[in-house]
Amino acid sequence: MTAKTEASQMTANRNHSKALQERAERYFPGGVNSPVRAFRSVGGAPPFVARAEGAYLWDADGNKYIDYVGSWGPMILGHAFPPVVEAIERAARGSASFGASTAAEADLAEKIQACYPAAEKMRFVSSGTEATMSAIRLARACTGRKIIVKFEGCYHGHADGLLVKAGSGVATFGIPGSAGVPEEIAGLTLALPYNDLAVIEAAFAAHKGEIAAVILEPVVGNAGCIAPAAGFHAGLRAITRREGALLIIDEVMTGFRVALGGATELYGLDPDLVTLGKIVGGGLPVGVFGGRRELMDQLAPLGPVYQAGTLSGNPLAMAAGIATIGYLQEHRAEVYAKLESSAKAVAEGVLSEAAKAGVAMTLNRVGSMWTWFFTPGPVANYDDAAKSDTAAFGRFHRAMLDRGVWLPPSQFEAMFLGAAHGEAEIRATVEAAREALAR
Ligand code: KE4
Repeated sequence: MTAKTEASQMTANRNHSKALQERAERYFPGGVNSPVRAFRSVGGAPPFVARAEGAYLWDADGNKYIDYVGSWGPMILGHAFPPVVEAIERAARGSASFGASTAAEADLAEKIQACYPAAEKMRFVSSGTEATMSAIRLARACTGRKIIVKFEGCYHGHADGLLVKAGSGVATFGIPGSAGVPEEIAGLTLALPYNDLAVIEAAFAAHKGEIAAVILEPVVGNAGCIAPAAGFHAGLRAITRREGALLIIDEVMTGFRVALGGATELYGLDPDLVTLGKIVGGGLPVGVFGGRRELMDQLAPLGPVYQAGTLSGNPLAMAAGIATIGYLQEHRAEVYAKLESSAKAVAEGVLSEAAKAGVAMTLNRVGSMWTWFFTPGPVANYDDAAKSDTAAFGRFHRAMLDRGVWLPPSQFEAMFLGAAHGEAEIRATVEAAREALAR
């Protein structure tokens, strides 16, 4: 069968997923436990995943896909990576959770600190949202100030004060902020354009002595991928230090992704606090916030800042994180070289197909995270990204899915690949794009 007839055959074969979606809608709003999974911004019914291995997903109807979501980042070594699976199985035999301290927490902390020296002390939580929410509370306590600065298009999880012109799901739905967030809370957050130091200077001048912290994605992933402009990080660090505000680098997505030490290593950043998630848990729920000792020691039980979590430092999640970060540390050169060459080949291969097809496409890529924006570009901030033709992206997404390539279901997300993606997957992806982009 040609790819097209095979594709149409695939579309017909998603009936079981459709039935599962109908059942799921009886229990969950939109049938999902996280909005972007509903495929609302790309259209079509979301396939239900039955299992995954290496670079591949299989849906409930047995259709096979090359995966470029990777659980939104965590699966950097590929799905069901044997050392990670075995570590989880071994830990599970000793029970899943105790609500007490275990050696595994410090075992993982040692690995994290080797990659992130800025995390002189840290605390585990169960999601990126918890990590950023806790880091902000700590920053407000340590500075005695209330205002937080974030950047439009950056998403830091769904804590009330951060759903102010956030990116990711909110941007995808075009909702500025979120219902249910009181204006008293949103009013304590300034959402500024990314890559614009002049606006940041103006914000600090307007709120002299009132800004507790600036939080940012060091490489934006939640407006689609947007790289920091030259001098942006250095300028932001200088302003925050001069103004006595803390700099919180949110590496939930970029951590261990763009380098073993994340964007902090890649750009030589100097955060006061750093947040991590996704890869650090190897696919299990782990968030981390860490930073300078004198800041972190303000947390209970040592200090006055309360923060807690039943499953913080969960033994199974620690085991998955230790196996994942341990493998990345041991095979650093080989893994990151492969991630770079594979991501470059597939990202530029599809861009080249778009050019041949006369489709306006802008590629933004940092290491093995990237976005194909359906716009002539450039894309240097959220406003630029918002000019993208989201309908064209939706058509591309559906056409690629029907050809066995699973892209993130939103123009305003980053794509990821893992160490299991190889030449065969890259060739198949570029070929699928050639067909999907043909007029
Ligand atoms: P979680 O609470 O979803 O674990 O992490 C929130 C978060 C914090 N910071 C950054 C930079 C993030 O990218 C995220 C979560 N990312 C989205 C994907 N863009 C999660 C996917 C989803 O919402 O379903």
